[in-house]
Amino acid sequence: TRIITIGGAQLGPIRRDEARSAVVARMIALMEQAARRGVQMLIYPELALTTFFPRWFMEDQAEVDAFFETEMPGPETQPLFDRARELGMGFSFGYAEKAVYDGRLRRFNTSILVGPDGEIAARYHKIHLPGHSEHEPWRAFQHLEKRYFEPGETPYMSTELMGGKWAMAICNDRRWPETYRESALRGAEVLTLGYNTPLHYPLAPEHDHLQAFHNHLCMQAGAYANGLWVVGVAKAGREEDCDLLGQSCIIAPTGEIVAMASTIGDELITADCDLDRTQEIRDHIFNFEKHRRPDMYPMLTRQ
Ligand code: CDT
Repeated sequence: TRIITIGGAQLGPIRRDEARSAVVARMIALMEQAARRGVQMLIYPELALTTFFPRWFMEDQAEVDAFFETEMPGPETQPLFDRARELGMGFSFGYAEKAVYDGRLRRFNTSILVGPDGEIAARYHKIHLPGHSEHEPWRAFQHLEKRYFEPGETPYMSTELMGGKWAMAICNDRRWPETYRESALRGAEVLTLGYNTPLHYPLAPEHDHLQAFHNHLCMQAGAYANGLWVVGVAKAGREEDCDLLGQSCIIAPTGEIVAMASTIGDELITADCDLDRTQEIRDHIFNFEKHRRPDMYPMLTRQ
């Protein structure tokens, strides 16, 4: 067995005017609680440092950029890295990243994986950006990820850290089966997934009552069909008049939920995850080498 204790640090709502330092203090409080429970790797949500700002249309780029980080760690996030290093804990969280890539300033919805030494081991840019790019005033709130971010251009990856293989995905990525399959084919054993999911979906409000069901449906199916541990962590609760789904969970490679949040506030969930349990699935029902037929799925890779 290769047991690693993993924590999901669900965050409750973050106010639009809440200072980064206040959010980081909340994150550190959860980290200290996690340390007391023996957590070795702690996963925070998507865009963990701020409110979910794509819900507002902003014409002034400076106003948008106030939600972005230009350095990681920066002055406000350094205390989180320092505390994690003192505790010897790995962690992962999402943030809005503004940085130079390919010689130009670019903006991504980013997640990082940090080792217990406080060093960034991997960085992921959200691939499936949902929502729209123009102001749509008819909506109760906007979802302007397509306006404020560029889509990631680097495929899902698997990073070796703390004796395991980790992949990251972000929120809407969890609804796409390809996310799990690509990560698993690259050898990942744990997939981290932070999310901000409004309970109201303006394009199909008749599905609003299914948000919690769809959330677990896609992550449990992805875990099982690929023999992965999945750690889904919400930013939850009523954030600036928008209700966000909670139900953060840790899912075993069998598809079973082994830990789940029961509030919509700051809450820690933990599970002792045996990474060798991935083989229960991958050696048998989903033995890719033995049973998978990629030559029979040509449409999957057609552009
Ligand atoms: N953050 C994020 O990707 N949220 C989407 C909301 C639905 S699409 C507007 C999600 O897939 O949960």
